[in-house]
Amino acid sequence: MREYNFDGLVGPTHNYAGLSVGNVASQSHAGQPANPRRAALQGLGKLRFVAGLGVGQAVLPPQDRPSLRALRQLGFSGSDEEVLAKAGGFLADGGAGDQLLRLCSSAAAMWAANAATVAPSSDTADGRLHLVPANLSAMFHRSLEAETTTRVLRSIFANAKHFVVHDALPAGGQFGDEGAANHTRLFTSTAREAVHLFAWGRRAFAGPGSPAISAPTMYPARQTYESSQALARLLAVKPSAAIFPQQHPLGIDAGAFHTDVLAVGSGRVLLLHELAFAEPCALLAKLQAQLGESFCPVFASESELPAAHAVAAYPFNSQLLILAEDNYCVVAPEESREDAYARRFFERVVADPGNPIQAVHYLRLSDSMQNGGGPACLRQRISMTDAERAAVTARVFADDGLSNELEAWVGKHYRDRLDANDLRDVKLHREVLTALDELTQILRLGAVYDFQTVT
Ligand code: SUG
Repeated sequence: MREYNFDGLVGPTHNYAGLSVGNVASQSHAGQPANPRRAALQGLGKLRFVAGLGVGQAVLPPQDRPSLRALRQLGFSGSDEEVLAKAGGFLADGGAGDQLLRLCSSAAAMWAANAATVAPSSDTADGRLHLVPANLSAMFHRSLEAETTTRVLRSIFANAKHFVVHDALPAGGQFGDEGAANHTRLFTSTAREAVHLFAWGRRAFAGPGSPAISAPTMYPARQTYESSQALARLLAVKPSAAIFPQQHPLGIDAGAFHTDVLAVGSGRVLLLHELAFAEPCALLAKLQAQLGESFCPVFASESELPAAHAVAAYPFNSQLLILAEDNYCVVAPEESREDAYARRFFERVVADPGNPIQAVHYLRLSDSMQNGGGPACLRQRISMTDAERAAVTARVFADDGLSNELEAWVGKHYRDRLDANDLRDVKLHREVLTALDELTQILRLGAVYDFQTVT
């Protein structure tokens, strides 16, 4: 079994629209001009770096934005030009301005951790690799992703002998699902089975057993307990292997809108902040009991690393990569080097012989970070056997040839400056369709976009 990091390619409409309440970076960069080309190249730079460490790398494509389909569903009619012009100049009673256009133009599918939740074939009842696309129903702009994500995953993981791509959970407030951003798989060489943490922020249905610590008060909890339970059922992991920890409400209120803002785990290591989970001591005791002595939690207290710094510098939104049983490394955002608390935390972790983390590599991903997406948001981890990998016919696994081609493709099609006014420009829309059509040929994906499939 080998882990492949499927990185979301940054889309050509990457922009700062301030769409995500509870995501501090998204809110604070709203309205700034963006540089989609640099953002996409930074992402590909990360892909090259991680592949250079010997870790499996693959890519997921961006989505077609602005979504003309969504705008038409919202009642804007006419030619593409007319739909964009109307949505871009739309003034509702409260003065919504071009808000609908901005909502339908986000490149947020780049944060591939939110694309789906995945269980490898070793952990599932039928011995196949299961994927559940995330409905992302908590945020309108992200809820538009599920349909195309499902098509893309069904194109890549098409072989039914090895793979099952489920439908996303039905939408609605009770079943908000944010994908692998709230999911962690841990395993040790001595444990009977891998353990899956399905974290959640609130309960949809009150009732007996509701925890004493209830829900955040300032910011939305995007994932429900009920969604996490449904994921465990769909992924067909054994009940004994599934744990359902609650995200700490104070963590969410500090800006940890997903679990992966304050925790990251892989193999036998779990890095976590004091405010990641509601009851960290009970959780760690349970994990130790299930995973055995070699399980290695690395805990940051609020006094060592205040949550405000963890949210600003994203040290937990790092990739934790297993190079060997005793050689793990961290790929962290440059902001974590610049922040004294986060840097000192990592220095302490690397110096401590009690854990297998040997190095921290800092990468600059500022354009993604400014919308609240660090290295961990940008990838979906999928562990596969050689036979499973061989069953994927799409050209998504990264090698130098594909990386070179993707960089050239970005250079050819992406703008280096984009602001809200550009979203109305039908030329931008056409550039995006041309670019994505070419990309599906490069990646051999077949028809996955509305403009390729809807007549
Ligand atoms: O859903 N930002 C994304 C960031 C997702 C990060 N992913 C993980 N933590 N796994 C979100 O809030 C901002 C878009 C804007 O404001 O333009 C945005 O959607």
